Amino acid sequence: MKTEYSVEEPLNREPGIKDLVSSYITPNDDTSYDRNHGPIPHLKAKDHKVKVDGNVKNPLELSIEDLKTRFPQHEIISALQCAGNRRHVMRTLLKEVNGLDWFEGAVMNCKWRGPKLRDILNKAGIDVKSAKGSHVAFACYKVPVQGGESWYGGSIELERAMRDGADVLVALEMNGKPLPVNHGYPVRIVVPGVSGCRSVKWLDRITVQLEESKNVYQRYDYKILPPEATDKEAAKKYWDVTPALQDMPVNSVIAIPETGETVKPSASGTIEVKGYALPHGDQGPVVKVEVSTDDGRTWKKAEILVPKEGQTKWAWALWKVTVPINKGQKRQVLSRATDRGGNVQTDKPQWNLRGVAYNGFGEARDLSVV
Ligand SMILES: Nc1nc2c(c(=O)[nH]1)N[C@H]1C(S)=C(S)[C@@H](COP(=O)(O)O)O[C@H]1N2
Ligand SMILES: [Mo]
Repeated sequence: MKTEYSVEEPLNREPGIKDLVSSYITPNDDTSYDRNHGPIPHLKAKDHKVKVDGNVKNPLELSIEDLKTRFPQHEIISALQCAGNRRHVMRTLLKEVNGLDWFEGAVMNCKWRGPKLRDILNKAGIDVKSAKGSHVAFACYKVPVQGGESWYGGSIELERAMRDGADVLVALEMNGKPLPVNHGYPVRIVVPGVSGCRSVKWLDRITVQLEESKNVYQRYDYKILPPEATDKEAAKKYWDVTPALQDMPVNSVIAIPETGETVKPSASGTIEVKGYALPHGDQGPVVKVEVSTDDGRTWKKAEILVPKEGQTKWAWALWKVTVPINKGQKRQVLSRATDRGGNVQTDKPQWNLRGVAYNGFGEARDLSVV
């Protein structure tokens, strides 16, 4: 199916979870989720320029051709995940939250290619006394966003942008093809391990600055507010003092079976369980996934499927396991992931008003086992 991308209203959609986990590399079609705060601009690569300015010695204006030919090209496999992924689970299990009702498909695992942000910043020459507290801001001024702001933007720590191996890309390609229009053609940022909101699409400005992006999505959204921020009014005093979300937490999701399904175990009383798992920030790859069919009393280790592309620290892990399950109604299967850094998924994380970064155990609830 082909989605029509000339939309006035922001396009926000996710694939079915079974489709999503059917391939290690998420294809450039409807299997990859869409998250937009405004309409999707249709840009011409030959006219497009990315300005590099702010605290730099030599401001640059780069065409797509420049980005392709004047810098080494780098390719990574990285998951890109919306901070709101699994929000539905948080609102169902913990308490109502504000935000789009994402299920568990607001993530894609793709091959991204383009120059490294670091090489571009080195060419421009960073001009700050200390990287501490400084940020690199990304912006798209092409289309207004909801709520009246005329641009979309976000920023990451300058230190992260320059860190060896952080792999922040100014991506021109997704899975060996030019970026699709909906995913940011002709150029987007990809910040591996970080909430998708910083991976600005239709990028036209990179600014080295002494403070965070002033964009509303950096300052007044995409933060894990403390539980005392119980509603919009109460949240007001917390926005300025709560750090912007960057690293996403270790996570796992069960795709097969899905909540509410009727499942029929094999003659020996087992079912096959499959899903995906994600590491915390740059602490990947995921090294272990365990599954429980007795509400967390005992766990069985799942097999992590080794992709032909090789596992990378930024990628998701697909996994499967055969587990015994008792017959009955309202049965549940749980999953928990551990990454290379030793981060383990917890049972239930703390509630937050915007329902971001939910990483409670993966779960398939309300199963009828017949
Ligand atoms: N210009 C622009 N970039 C953007 C956004 C946007 O609305 N406008 N949404 C962000 C958010 S919140 C996410 S999760 C990712 C989604 O990327 P995708 O639509 O390619 O899946 O893009 C980010 N970059
Ligand atoms: Mo997002």
